[in-house]
Amino acid sequence: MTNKITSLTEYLKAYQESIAHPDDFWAKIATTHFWRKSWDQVVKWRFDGDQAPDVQWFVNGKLNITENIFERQLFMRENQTAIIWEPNDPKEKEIYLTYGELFEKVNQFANTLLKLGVKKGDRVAIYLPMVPELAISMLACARIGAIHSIIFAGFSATALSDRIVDAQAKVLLTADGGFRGNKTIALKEISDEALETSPTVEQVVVLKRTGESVSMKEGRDIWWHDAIKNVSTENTAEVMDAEDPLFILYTSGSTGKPKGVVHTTAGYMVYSEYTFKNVFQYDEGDMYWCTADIGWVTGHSYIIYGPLLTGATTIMFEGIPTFPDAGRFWDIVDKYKVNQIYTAPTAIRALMAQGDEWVTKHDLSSLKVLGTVGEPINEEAWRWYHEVVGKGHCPVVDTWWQTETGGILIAPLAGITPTKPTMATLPLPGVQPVLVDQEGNEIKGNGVQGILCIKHPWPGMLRTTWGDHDRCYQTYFSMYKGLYLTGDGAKRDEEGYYRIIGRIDDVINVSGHRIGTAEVEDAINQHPKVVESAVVGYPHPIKGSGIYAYVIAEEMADAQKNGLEDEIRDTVNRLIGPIAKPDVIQMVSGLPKTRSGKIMRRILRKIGEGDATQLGDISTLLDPSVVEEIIAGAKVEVKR
Ligand code: 7RM
Repeated sequence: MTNKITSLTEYLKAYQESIAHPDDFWAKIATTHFWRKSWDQVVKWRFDGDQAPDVQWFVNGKLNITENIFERQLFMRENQTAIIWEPNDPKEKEIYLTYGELFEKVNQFANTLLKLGVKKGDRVAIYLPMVPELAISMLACARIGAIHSIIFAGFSATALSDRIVDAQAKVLLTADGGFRGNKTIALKEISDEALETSPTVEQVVVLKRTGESVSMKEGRDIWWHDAIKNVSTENTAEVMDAEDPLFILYTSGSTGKPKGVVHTTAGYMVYSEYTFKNVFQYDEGDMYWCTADIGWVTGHSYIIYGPLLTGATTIMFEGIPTFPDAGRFWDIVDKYKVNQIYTAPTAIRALMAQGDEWVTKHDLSSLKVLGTVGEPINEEAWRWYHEVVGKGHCPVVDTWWQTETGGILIAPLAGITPTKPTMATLPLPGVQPVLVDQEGNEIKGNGVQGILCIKHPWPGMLRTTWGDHDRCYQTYFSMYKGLYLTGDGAKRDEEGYYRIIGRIDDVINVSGHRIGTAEVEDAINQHPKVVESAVVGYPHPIKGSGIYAYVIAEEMADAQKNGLEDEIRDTVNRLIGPIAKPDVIQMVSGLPKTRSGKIMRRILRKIGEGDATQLGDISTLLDPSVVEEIIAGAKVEVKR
């Protein structure tokens, strides 16, 4: 396979080259793509000045990303499976789409969008469940040069409307409803509510999925099956500039409305393909499964673009890990003989709590690589994944990256980079991480800790935030001159390996000691009766900050009776030291998580500080009711 690193020596050499001669390095990789016109210059960039970021890759190159998925490889892959779709309900039939079939469906929907009046540069909002049409429509947008903005089909009407309005989308693609476990989500009803406050949407295309009855608005709404009827399956791709936007994806921070992260065509294409094949060490014929939803960046880059550009077979799963039971993931691995699985610590921890039986009763011998992303993975979960799921012979690739980075930045190459529990290990070729102190001074050498920044552009990085370039500058480039601020804290160990310790606002300063929330959680989670925990700092009269731990135990009642709190303190004492012992422990039945599985520590911090009057944007929260429960049970008095 072209551009695939196959040994540690090769990785080290590639890394050196990518730092010494970034232009030559990326040019060599990009020549394997299909260009309508080659570039004049590999990269032009500025990270400093208030216009930052000013970054262009493959300047003046012309191409279409879908020609790189289809035309570039079709002669050899026409009959190879591109996407396997596994339904929510295992009794429903799966769908196999070959590259040839997918190409026809993409072309047909591309022509449908053109018929609806969508033009190059227009924004198309996509609010669909995990069905093949989601993949088809995003690629159809790319085919005609429309910018897709996918909104996860679990967001509320307000969140949907906010995103449509910000992007000024002209068309909305949705479904009657979506299946998730034993629930259905009334997507059309939610869309109708959102559209009351989304004036730019002229047309809505509605896919029939659940069959529930919905109201269709005359002149605005059209059924998917009617829209594609008699539409041609042949289409010539729009020629795009390397820097034309490919998609917008909204991401929320701790303040303000969500930001529309903008990714452009050529750099994102080159980077998602290169990182996919190298991190997962994809081999011709492998079955690859990323369990994420396409509504998140992980799904964009590592269900769709990276794998399809590589010519992989990628599995798309409509459901959830625990439906119909906690063995579903392993059922799927067994059913399709999955070789690489890519999931999140939150799913690993949840499945770990269900007991090993669910895993061990399946044949998982096809597995070669175990990927993780989204949060720091605690040591216990890492070991369980490695030993129980991978039987000790599959490398765990802990991949660190962000919506803004477009692709993985720090991760082992599976089977090549020696791994260590909880470590994202080494930067990928072309990635230049630095650790800085609060003032932005670079902290050199190994065995150090600091704020993680990146000092040179990589092709997959964000170019701007939609409609507000200054916000992009303010958020990522204004803090430290000439550096991209990731917002994460990290340690670099004696060997130069990186360990991500969480968002910088998640570092607690206890009596002058900097303690990462992830480290304390890691220790708490080692207690056999603990399912999951979240740790935050709160104002403490003596220590500056105290440690407040929210803990989910296997048995709540048991926790109170049997002195679990003391045992937890002992565990932390033993694993980290007395300095990290939680001052306050609150037993909870759930944690406030985003719909992508990240713990929203910001909310817990506010509660710990005793002030729940301004919780900020909670539109991405999976289950807002846990917040109420936690406030009610708080160990401090909470102002509401
Ligand atoms: C891909 C994704 C980004 C934030 C990031 C980190 C955290 C992601 C890891 C991780 C520790 C990891 N995009 N994060 N991966 N922390 N180890 N392997 O998750 O935009 O939704 O989130 O997620 O804090 O800044 S994202």
